[in-house]
Amino acid sequence: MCDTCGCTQPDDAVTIRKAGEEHHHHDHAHDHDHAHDHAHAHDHEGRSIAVETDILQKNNLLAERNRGYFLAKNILALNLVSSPGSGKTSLLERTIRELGGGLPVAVIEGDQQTMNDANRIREAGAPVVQVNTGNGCHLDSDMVLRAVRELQPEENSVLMIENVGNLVCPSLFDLGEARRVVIMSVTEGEDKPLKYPNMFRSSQVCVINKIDLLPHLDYDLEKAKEYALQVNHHLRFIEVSVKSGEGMDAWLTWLRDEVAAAKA
Ligand SMILES: Nc1nc2c(ncn2[C@@H]2O[C@H](COP(=O)(O)OP(=O)(O)OP(=O)(O)O)[C@@H](O)[C@H]2O)c(=O)[nH]1
Ligand SMILES: [Mg+2]
Repeated sequence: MCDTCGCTQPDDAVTIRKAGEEHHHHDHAHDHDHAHDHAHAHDHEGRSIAVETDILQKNNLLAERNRGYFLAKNILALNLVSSPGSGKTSLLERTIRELGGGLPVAVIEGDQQTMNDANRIREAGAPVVQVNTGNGCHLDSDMVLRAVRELQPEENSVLMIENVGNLVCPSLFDLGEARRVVIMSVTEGEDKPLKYPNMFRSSQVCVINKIDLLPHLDYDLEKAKEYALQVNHHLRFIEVSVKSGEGMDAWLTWLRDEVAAAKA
């Protein structure tokens, strides 16, 4: 997996910063560990699977630490995953605006480069930290831990973690979230769940976005859901158009229900 796609890189290539702050800092605390991983990755043939397992195990341990922290502070953490451009940031912007502060929301933005998404979220009115992963194609639980330290989300709030747009690698990395939400836009074709089953299998909710475009496309909504259910028959669907606002009430109801359930 990531050993081949090149995203297991030293942490000093990752930057974490708040929107609106010019400075950014590198956290070198974990350089040694990753240097160690790389040594093994290039040690001799046949080691790569062991290294992957090691990286994923380390990630899972830290994810549990994050989960404990979120539980203790009553923070509902959601991991938003999708291919690039399905509308994750748009959904967050509209969610923040429609909630209007009624439910505190903080955001961690993951992208390889730029502060664009963090700036959009800040404009929408929520505290936000941007993680730039450099060559990395996913967030991991250590990046989330470091971003949370910077963000300091308040107790009894929702933490939205927008992952790097990618339907493959993010599926392998538990961030300590309570729920994983996969966003699929109707412009992507119906068969994405079959082509990228891990992402749909590891998610609990599937938001189908851009339904305002359905009249212009051949997209078969029922077929898309059928394919998604083939890989995960527990998956729940919420159809929305972030642009027109259709379906936003169902999404916000789901979100409020999750907050209530987490409290209970
Ligand atoms: N027609 C239509 N366009 C939408 C909708 N939601 C988002 N878009 C558009 O889709 C494009 C991508 O939206 P983003 O919110 O940036 O997508 P993203 O998933 O955050 O993208 P990355 O962070 O790059 O992965 C933008 O041009 C949005 O305006 C929708 O419901 N309908
Ligand atoms: Mg985005």
